[in-house]
Amino acid sequence: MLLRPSATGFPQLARHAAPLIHPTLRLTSLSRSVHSLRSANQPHTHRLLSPIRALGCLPRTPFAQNVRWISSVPAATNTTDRVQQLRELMKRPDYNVSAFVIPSEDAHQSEYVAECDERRAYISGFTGSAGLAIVSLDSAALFTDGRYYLQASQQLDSNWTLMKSGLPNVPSWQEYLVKLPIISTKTLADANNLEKVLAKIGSTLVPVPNLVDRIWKDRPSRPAHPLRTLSTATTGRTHTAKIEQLRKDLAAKGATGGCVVSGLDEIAWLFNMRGSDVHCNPVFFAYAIVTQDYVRLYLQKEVVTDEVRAHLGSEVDIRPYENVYADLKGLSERATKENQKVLLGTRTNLALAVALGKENVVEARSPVTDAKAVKNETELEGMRQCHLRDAVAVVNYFAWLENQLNKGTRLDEVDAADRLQQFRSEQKGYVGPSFDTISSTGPNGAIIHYSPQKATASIIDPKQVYLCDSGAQYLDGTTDITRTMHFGEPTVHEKRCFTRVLQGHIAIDSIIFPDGTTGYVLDILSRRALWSDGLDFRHGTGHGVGAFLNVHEGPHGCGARPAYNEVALKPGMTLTNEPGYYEDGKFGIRIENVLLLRKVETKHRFGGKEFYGFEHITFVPIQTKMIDRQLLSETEVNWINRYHEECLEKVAPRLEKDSLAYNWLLRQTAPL
Ligand SMILES: [Mn+2]
Repeated sequence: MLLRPSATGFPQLARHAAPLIHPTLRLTSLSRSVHSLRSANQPHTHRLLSPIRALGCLPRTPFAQNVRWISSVPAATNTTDRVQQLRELMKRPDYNVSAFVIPSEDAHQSEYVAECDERRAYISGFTGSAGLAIVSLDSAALFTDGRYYLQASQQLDSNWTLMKSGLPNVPSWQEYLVKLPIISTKTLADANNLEKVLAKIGSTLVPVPNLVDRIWKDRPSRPAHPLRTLSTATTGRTHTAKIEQLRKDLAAKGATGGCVVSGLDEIAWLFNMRGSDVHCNPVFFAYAIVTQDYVRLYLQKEVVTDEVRAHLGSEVDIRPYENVYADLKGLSERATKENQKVLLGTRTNLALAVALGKENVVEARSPVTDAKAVKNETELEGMRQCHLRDAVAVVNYFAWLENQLNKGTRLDEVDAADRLQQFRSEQKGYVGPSFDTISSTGPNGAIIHYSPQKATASIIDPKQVYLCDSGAQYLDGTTDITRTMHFGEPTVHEKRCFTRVLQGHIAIDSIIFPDGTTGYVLDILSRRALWSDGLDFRHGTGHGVGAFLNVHEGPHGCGARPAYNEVALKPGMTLTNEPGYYEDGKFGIRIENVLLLRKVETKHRFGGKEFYGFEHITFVPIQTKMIDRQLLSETEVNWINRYHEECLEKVAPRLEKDSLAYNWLLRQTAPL
């Protein structure tokens, strides 16, 4: 499963917003009226105290429950009434805004959001995972990246202009806003940056509540599903030990006043609990405040059970979810009185910063995110084990699929994805999918984040390339794998493209690098072979993967986003290796394994540095039928043969001898 685009798309978001905060702010041009500015400033600040109102956002999943993603021919939503109602609100004297920004994320900066937080999809009709909408009094623009140009052009109606981020002459959303020239934004860092630009044109930012919520009819309620408590046998570390470490990290960063944790996966990791409030992400709605003398966890009342209380123990003070903003007042007063700073993670929402008082805040990458990214031995072993079981399911799936297609069975992309999920559900510890399966035949494979819907899914054509990107949540880890297969005869061009992608995959898998190296530096390895043929792909090479947590996990990653150059790769981290190539209207190719970072022994150690390498933990054959042997070096051929030996050694003993899957595995792992 891919993360965000690399070289293209939202460069500003990558640089500034990644570390940010949340709510929707508005900018009122001074040229309008100083009076309205002043009157707007004060009365609206308190509205930020509501986290829900304070956002502007949207989704990765569509807002209708029965619509789970993109279709091959997604219908445009008629947004005329919605956009009109929003403009009416914007014009009201108490708001008086000329432009309103609706980003994708929720108050916790989640990548995946609950339906009640899918504001950008609601207002625009565009359901892709990445994008940002701007509605002004006379225009509406939707910014998205290369993965979504096609989908957005199909889903937006005539009220909207599609802004293809990453293409030449397409302004960033900030540039677009500044020219409007009245603005709003979504995060604190955005706000800080925009304020500087706006000052030059005599404008300023003013926070307002989330106006989309006010026009959203039948908005779903916030989910509050039961929590699962995890033992140390699964997590490798008690929540008490994690909190003690966090206190040390905070002290080291000068955050003597403590910190507010708002990332849902950070909270799930810190307290060793999991939920199911967000599609595919085992998280639950919560905030936490950790200081040197107390720990407060803010939970929706429905989820607080005796089991949860017993798990958390007497040191964790459980409080109502809604109360966090009110409690920040006390934290703020103490920080002011005792001259302390409270750490807010760079991905915290802006409303939290405003509630605390910006003067009391030290903004830094969350120490919880950093600690979570480096897995302990228990978590690493869990990741290995769940990937072996996952490989059994995926091998069973491809064996079944090939057999069905050979028999001439008509299967659509959804039938296939459902069968894959069924194979996974037979595996021990299976919880659910880690993202919506991308099961795509032929041209659908070129829609990078395609995921089929039953009504519009294509029949899998054995004469075309089939791409399947899928993953699961297990109690001991999270998986993410992509394989590209052809069930007939691939063309010379398809084979050449596949082989170039494979060479990039091998280059990443094989690299040994010194301590301090970032994923930004390694990214070129996955593109070198493609570049030699004048080819490329519009997404990053890899992302961190949670341990029974979100399939996309930071702070590190591999790609051309500047943020990836800020975090060095460390032993214990996870990283996907997923180069690809996509030809619009024809096919898509991607080969993805999950890697663990490990220390390696080298002959020398230049500069006294440690050297690191990768251990792949995904063991499903890479289709040799798609390989153009002539393009490969002997080293690359050896890599493939060795990889297939590993697949056979590790997976075959888990399959019934002479079964369909066993025989498929034997055939697919035959040496090149
Ligand atoms: Mn992935």
